[in-house]
Amino acid sequence: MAGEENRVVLHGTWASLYSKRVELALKVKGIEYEFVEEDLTNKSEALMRNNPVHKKVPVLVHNGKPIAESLVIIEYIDETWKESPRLLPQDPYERAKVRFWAGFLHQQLFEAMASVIKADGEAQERAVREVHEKLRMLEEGINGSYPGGTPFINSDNVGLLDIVVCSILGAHKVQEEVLRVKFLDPEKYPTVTSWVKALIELPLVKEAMPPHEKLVGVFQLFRARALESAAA
Ligand SMILES: N[C@@H](CCC(=O)N[C@@H](CS)C(=O)NCC(=O)O)C(=O)O
Repeated sequence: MAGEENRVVLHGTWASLYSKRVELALKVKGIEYEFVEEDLTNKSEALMRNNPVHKKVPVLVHNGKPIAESLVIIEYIDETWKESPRLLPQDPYERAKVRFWAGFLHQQLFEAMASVIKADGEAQERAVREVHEKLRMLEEGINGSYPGGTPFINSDNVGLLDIVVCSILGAHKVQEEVLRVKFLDPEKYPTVTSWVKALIELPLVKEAMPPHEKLVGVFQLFRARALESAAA
């Protein structure tokens, strides 16, 4: 599917878990693409031109047409390359459930986890409690929505919801190490924990995820900067 008539370029950064979502989607679909590593401290002219509203990665450029926002990009990929494994279910109700839980993970769980990175002391303890509240909702919600098992365990291929789970919880060991907290507890969240474990063991995911130590370094830097600006 490569070639000038079907050129796919992904602007991202190796450490961006949002970019990882799109990389994973392209890999699951078997689409060839060119990766442009962006320097977010000195954004390229192409990134600013292709995502003038948010000026963020990831941006996918398909035959010169830019698409921004990771979840929008993944749906575009799925609708454009219809012949390869589908990332969203074809049944409208199943698709609505996937979109609902992907939105919950993207907006609520991720936001709560980001607050832990930016806080210290009591504020951090409050933020950790908020993460656990969201994890509890996810565990109960997924058990209710997928009584026979999680979406990935139930089907042959990785889909949109699995990709979002990977991007948010796939690097939980990195976050737990840097923040010295425990997010994924198999006793409290057995379904979510086994889902994440199954996903991170997949060769495709192992290959795509950045090395643990490298991500620890980036998270430490990110946390130090966030704490500095909160104190200023
Ligand atoms: N909602 C966006 C978030 C993308 C995002 O936050 N990207 C970060 C990197 S992880 C970025 O480009 N930050 C640059 C900036 O904020 O200037 C998505 O889902 O794609």
